[in-house]
This record gives sequence, structure tokens and C-alpha cells, in this order.
Amino acid sequence: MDARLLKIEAARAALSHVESGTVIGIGTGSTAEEFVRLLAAAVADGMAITGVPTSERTATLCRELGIPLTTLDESPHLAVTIDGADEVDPDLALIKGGGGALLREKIVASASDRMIVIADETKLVGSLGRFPLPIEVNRFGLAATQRAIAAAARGLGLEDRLVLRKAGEEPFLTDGSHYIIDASFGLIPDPRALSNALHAIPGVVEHGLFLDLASIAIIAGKTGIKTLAV
Ligand code: ABF
Repeated sequence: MDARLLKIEAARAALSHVESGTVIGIGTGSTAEEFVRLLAAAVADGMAITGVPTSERTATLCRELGIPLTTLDESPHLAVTIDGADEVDPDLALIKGGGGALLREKIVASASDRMIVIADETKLVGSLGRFPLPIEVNRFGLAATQRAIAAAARGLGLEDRLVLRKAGEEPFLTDGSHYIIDASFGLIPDPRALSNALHAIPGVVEHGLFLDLASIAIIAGKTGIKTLAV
């Protein structure tokens, strides 16, 4: 079964966790896009849903497909957020941010009673870190922030290969006008220690380790759907 069909299957299963009459967070990425398309069909069939998008890209897609939108300022408490991930470990710790939307994704997920991750089986890992960790950083003092991230990595016995994400020849800018550093730390045995070390660096706005946020992961594989819960 090809990857897109797996994403659609995971997205379809997530729809059953969404109740009509609620406000939900809507993630970014190709799997989340499949969920948006299925949600739009359910809204067209009469499901009363209002969405809080996690990126301008997702907001545009929702508007094009007729999904009513609101903001966290109008609805600061969400029933559930449905979003993708780059890696999911057995404790449902995630690496996210491949889509460049990690800050708004983490803000929206944190404002939700539940976060449900939808992914194909290639995202399941035994230990996080094969996928470079996206770190959203302030543009001011970039070199000093990079130096501090590398020092924090070495202090935790991790590799410290940092790459500034580009969009063509220019640095990639997030919806919040920040830069993203993709950090290849190698396997991350203690995600919480790394999260704490990164949060201690003033130039770090947020990072793509999502800890204690996802309560359910819906994983679509060749043998069917697997639902992990913590
Ligand atoms: C977004 O979707 C990102 O945080 C995450 O990196 C990405 C996963 O994308 P895809 O579903 O396209 O694999 O949530």
C-alpha cells in the first residue's frame, strides 16, 4: 500500500475521535492534509466543526475546502488536536517540525485536552533522533545560539551537526518570522534532558521534541491500523 493511502487510513481513523460541535486543532504536513480533506467532507455532510490551524498553509487549505476557522484567542481551550509527526517513540514522545510549523503546533497541542498523532508506520522508532531535530530560533544572535546548542549537545554526549534550514538560497522563515536549525544529534536517549537544555538557551524559541503532549497515536501500516495510547 503506498504511503499516501496509509496517511489517508490514519487520517480516517482519527476522524472518529472528533465530535461534532467542538473546536479542534488542525496540524500541518501531508498526513494532516489528508485529515483536512476528510474533515471537509464531514463538514459538508453536516458535521459542526471549527478548526484552529497550526500554519498559514493549513489555514489556506481549510478555507479553500470550507472548514470554518477560529483562533486560540477566541477559543483558548480545544477538545483535541489532530497532527502529524516526523518520529513517534513507544512513549509517544515525538519529533515534529519537519513542516516548519512546530511552534504553533506545540502551542495548539498544549491548549488541547488531547493530541492525536496520525502517521504511517515509517514514523515509528524505538528511540528518537534519526530525524534531525528542528529547533526554532530567534534571528538575533544566530551564531551565538548555534554555539550554545552545540555546547549543550556535547554536554549530553550527543552529536552536534547543525544546519540552518534554507528556502532556496535564503534562510527559511517560519510563520513567526524565526529561523529553523535542523540538528542531527544522533539517537536521543533522554529527550527530556535535551528539551530542558534547549529551553535554557535564550535564543531558542521552541524545539520539535513534543513530550507529554500526545495521548494517542494512530499508525497506519501494511497490516492495518495500530492505535497506541499512553
Ligand atoms: C507536521 O507534519 C510537522 O510537525 C511534522 O514534522 C510533519 C509530518 O509531516 P508528514 O505528515 O508530511 O510526514 O506536523
